Amino acid sequence: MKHRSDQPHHSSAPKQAGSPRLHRRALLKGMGLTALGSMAGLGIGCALPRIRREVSEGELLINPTEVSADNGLLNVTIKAQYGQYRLAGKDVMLRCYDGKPIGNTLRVKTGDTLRLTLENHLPYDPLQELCTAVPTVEDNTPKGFNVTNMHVHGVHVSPESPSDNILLLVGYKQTEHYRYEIPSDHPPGTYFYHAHFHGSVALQVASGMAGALIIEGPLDEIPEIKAAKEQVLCFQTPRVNKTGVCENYTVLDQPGDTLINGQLKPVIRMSPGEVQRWRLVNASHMDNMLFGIQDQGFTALCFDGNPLDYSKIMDTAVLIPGNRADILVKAGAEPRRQAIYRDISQEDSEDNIIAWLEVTADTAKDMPLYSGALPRPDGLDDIEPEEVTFGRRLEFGMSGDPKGRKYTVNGQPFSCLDAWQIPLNAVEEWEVYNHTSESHPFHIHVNPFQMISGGDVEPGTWLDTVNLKPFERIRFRTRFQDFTGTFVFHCHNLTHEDLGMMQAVNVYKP
Ligand SMILES: [Cu+2]
Repeated sequence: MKHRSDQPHHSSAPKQAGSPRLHRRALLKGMGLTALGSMAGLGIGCALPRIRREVSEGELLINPTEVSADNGLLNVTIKAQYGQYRLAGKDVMLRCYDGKPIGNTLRVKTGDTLRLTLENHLPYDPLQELCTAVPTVEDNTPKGFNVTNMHVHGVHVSPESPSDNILLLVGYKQTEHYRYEIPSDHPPGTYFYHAHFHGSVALQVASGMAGALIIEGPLDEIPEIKAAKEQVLCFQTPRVNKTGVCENYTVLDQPGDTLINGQLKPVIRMSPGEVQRWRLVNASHMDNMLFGIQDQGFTALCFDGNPLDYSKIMDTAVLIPGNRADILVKAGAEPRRQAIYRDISQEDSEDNIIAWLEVTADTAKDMPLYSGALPRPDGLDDIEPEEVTFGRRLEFGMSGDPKGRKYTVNGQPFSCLDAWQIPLNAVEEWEVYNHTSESHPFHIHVNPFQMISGGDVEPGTWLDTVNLKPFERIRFRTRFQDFTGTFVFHCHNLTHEDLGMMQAVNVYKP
């Protein structure tokens, strides 16, 4: 994410992975067809009018149901199951949490305990007889669509059971009791949780097995921020076949709509002069976004849950899969409707609109928009070169036959057997090179990193997910602090992850 207010929208915005798709969508639009029409089977003209009528565009944005911690504890049970509902005007049957297109929003404070019980109500999957965890001999093919587990994305907690262990397998009728102790100095902001069984991550997350996780802290006590009404916007790109199901990875690669909390082009209503806090989550399995609002800037507070040193006025926010942003939006003085784009560099494309901001004719509020310093959590002090104990160079790449290609880290697809060993309290500088012609969102569990260069990000920004453009080289520094255990870094284009672009690291006590 980068401060781009000094740049015109149309000039140098980075080309996103979705650009060819958008181009195709623009062509479809020129032919009088919508992308939804294309999903339902292009060329079957008779199907289009019916589908278009069913599209429930223009409803008010509905925030996901929220459950909050009480007295320092949030106890929540989440059922992984099939859900049958209408999504963007289509009857679908998809894997999801609690029968809904997006999981409940979980809200805790720094220092709280989150006890999350995951029940697997999906059908029996024979894979669970073969292994009780991610297989040690890994073929890196899509599999295990009905086994699952849980990951709290971006949260600084132990990677070991009962905490954020993503090497677990939760099978048919099995229940896993997770317990996450949120540190009292945890960066307060927007996080999310999602399924993370290697082999079915993309299919399950794309289908809807994800939800927002909010951690409140000192930042939330700033009066102007506290006064702002919150809106949770989870961006998703569910993909279904003609019968409304998603049962293979071919379906996942199709172009299609970006939904927000399961809604197509919802309307966010604001009074003139009102300030709202929007919590943006890119929960898409693969689509990059360059978020922006027509004729309107916003104030960034946090990226990936990490508060900035100072609030920052921006026009656009890079949101690759796995990224979050906390922003303040102040409505204009006059009633009007403004488009919200998934890629504001393609403002001219109507298919690119994912929501509307509607400034009403209500009495003006003229709320103050916060501008100034933000409380910095302890763990986010700048990492200076002299603090670094080890440097690593790594490469995201591909190997094998183009048809049966594997996505790799340092030439090897994922294997549970070769975790890199890192001593606790190591401070490392990593240089990550993308040796492919595709974008790869780099994401690491447990510890955030501070950017030095690359990734379309201002140096110094703390993130847990950053984009690697084709053949780009990025650098960041990170502290392996507080927690020992095995966790992973991987590409957050989740189909790439399932195909091998993941590496385990084991942090040990020296
Ligand atoms: Cu990738």
